[in-house]
Amino acid sequence: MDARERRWLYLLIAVFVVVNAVTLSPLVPWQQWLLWSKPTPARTFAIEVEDYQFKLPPEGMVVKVGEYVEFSATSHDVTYGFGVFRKDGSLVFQMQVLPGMTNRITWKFDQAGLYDVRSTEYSGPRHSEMVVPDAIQVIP
Ligand SMILES: [Cu+2]
Repeated sequence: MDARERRWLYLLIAVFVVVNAVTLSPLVPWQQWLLWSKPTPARTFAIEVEDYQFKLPPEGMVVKVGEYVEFSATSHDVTYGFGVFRKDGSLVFQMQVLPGMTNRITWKFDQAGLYDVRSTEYSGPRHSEMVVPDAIQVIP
């Protein structure tokens, strides 16, 4: 390995270390609770997915701004995604929903409003039907 290759190797190692240190640090807002503080959620919403349908809690999902809530999702057939979107279509967060597993994520909403749930993992021919408008209501 010549000096030029060695410089590139050191640069790539430095980029790897810096990117990982930043993305895993509490500088990223949600890493504060997903990786570091691990707060106890105020409540857990149980979600089941089967045959391209979300089975959300029948009483609805109402969340207060600033409280930690857990979404616990499982699939009974194939892999889906559980994605939460703002009304402008931008993504808040998402997780994979693997069959036979309890998939959990804790979240803290910082803006009141209505949020849509969509599948974010291609799951088959009816994947695009997997939209639940206004599935989560975040109140002040
Ligand atoms: Cu899907």
